[in-house]
Amino acid sequence: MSAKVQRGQSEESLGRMSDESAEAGGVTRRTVLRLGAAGGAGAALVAAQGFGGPLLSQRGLLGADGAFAATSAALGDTLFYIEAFPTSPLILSPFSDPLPIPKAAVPVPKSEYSAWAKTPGPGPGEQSSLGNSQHQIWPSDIGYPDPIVYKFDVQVDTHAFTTSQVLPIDSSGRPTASFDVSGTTFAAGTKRTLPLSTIYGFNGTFPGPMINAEYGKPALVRFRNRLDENPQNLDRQDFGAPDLSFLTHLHNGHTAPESDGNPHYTMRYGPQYEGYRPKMSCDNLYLNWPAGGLDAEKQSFLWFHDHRMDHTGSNVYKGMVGLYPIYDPKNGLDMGDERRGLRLPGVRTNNPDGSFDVKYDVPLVFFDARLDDGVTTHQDMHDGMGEFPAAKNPATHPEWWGKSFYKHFPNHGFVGDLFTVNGTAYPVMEVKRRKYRFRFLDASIARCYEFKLMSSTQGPKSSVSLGYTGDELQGQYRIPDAQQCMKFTQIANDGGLLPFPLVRDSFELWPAKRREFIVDFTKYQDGTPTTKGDVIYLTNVGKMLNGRKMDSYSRIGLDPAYMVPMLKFVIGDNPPVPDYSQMPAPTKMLRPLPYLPGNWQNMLDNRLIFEVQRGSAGGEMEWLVNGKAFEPATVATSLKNKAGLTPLAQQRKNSFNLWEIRNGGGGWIHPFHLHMEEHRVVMRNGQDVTGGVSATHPDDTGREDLINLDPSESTIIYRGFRDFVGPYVAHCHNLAHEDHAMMFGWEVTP
Ligand SMILES: [Cu+2]
Repeated sequence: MSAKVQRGQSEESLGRMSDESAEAGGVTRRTVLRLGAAGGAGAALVAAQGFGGPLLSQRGLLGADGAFAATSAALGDTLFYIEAFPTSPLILSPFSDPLPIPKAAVPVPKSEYSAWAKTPGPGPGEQSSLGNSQHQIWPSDIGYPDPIVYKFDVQVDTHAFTTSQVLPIDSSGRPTASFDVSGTTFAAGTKRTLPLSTIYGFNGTFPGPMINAEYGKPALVRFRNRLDENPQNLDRQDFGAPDLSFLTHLHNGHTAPESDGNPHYTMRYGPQYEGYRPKMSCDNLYLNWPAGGLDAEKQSFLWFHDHRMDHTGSNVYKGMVGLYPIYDPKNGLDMGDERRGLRLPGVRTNNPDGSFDVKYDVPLVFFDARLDDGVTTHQDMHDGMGEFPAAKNPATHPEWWGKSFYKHFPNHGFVGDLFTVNGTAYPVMEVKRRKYRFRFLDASIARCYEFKLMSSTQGPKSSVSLGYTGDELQGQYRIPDAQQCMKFTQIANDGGLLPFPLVRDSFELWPAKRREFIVDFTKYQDGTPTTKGDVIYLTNVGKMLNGRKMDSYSRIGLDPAYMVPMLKFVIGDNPPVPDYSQMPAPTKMLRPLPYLPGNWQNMLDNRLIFEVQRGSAGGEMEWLVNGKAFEPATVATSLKNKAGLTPLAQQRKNSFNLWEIRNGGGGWIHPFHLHMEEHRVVMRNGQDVTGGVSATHPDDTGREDLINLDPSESTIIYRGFRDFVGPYVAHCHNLAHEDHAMMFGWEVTP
């Protein structure tokens, strides 16, 4: 191992990691990255062997030394070619399961957590069960009350995507054979009930719990790893971190590094490992304190998800997703009570346990999956690294028929063909004749969506019945005669309330993005009142056949035949009490933007520059930032800026700067995420966008934690680095890209 690798890391922790590798019976993926740091050929060799040497050599892709002899493009295409995906069985009764609407998580009473063997607290060693980490800021340090305490166990459990019967089909849409765990084969045409999928979830559910948070009231979550327990003796299949470790990131809380799920932190402090392993616990402290203590920095909808280095995609796909709407009680502005403040839709009930629920304020989590067809070979380069020896891959797994399917290294990112909302495929929701607030979250690995509200006289038809095959079957249903019937009023994006609402016909949702909307179910866009029993479909019109980028969407031109219904709204009764909410006019100020210095252009020459690009080494280092794979022991270095400097990605606490994030490739999009503070896009492709609405990215006007980078785009963002010190990360939120090294470390220094 090279000296470079060991920088900032103790011999002891490295030694422990190699022991673990030996225990796991294979080379860890982190080791592969290490070899990469020592020399590209070494990494390529390991990657090639893991991937299947004979196959590569048959294809003329292995040199005499066993390293890849191919260009990255040929290699990438080979990987893509080899990675076949199953076709999910067709759901026969869509829009019959109700949309699950989460209830607020229940806090742990003080009487209970005071009796824990290790109580949450501000002292040295009290941040995790490892006893070597401390909360940087305890609520009392900022004049806040003690945190509300939650306990979420990370558990093995089951999940049903549908209760409907399904018809097994092949990629041509023809009925095909199916299987079960006992080895039975069912003839083509046999309708089946789906087996339950095994998940790793917060409290064993998908989506996991929802914390309704409030500014000024900190929350502390004790995450405990119980993934080693398997009381139902469930088959764990071949994805999810093989060592059963996890790491939780509250995306994008203004959170100290020890509670933020940063792999950059985690590898160096606390667990000194990629995540928290079984029987370990950590207390993530979410202060619910806006950056700088400023109202203008308040957010409105966060989510928490796994961030375990190298396996974030598979852990998230396996269920580690939770929700975190955050309300602002100051002057009643946005406190979940539509009679006060901005009068956004919401009827609040305070629960005796200290939590509260808000009716008519509904999170919608979008997640695409694939279900095993029993005949697709499970094979990717990681199978050669001993990650799941019991699966004996490459192999088919008829015993897993109908359960969720995932492979770690889909070269272009993973897209599913079964679309779910709040964990249910094609659900239905009965709505009152009133206004609703919907909080949209894309929790998918790589899929982007574009949503419209549409009506139809003929209703949905299965894509199979319309003659589609192959990738065009994705989404399973279409509405050939759909017409837009309502508009969305956007009130927030990932950074919180927008300065002003935006009225939109449709909007895109990229991975990890949040966008919030008011929908008025009393009337259509032409003013006609709705009537009881009317049906409106939330429809995906953005087609994305693989993880590269969308194939058709409004900005480049829609495929008029691609209208996939995802959620059916049925108009119900008038509400039992009046709707006191108000639809904000386009001129209504929701939340003013934070201060931007008038002379921000003066900072351009000294900006930090990060370019994201597909690498030439392939394998574990497929996706790079500034030509480098993620290295948790170091901070990244900027490309040379106009001032001729290449600064380290270090910022003084309470400073501000411009960072340029650039997509160096023309073939892919990247949803690029920066931890810890919201930013504001000030330039896109060389154009100053501070003055108004950007044509390509309309809500660039607000604060964000994700930059949507179209192919070859460049953005310059302005952001602060306030309140905390220590290591953080920034990374692509196409989780296949993140897990294959498109991430960099940066830090805030005292
Ligand atoms: Cu990416």
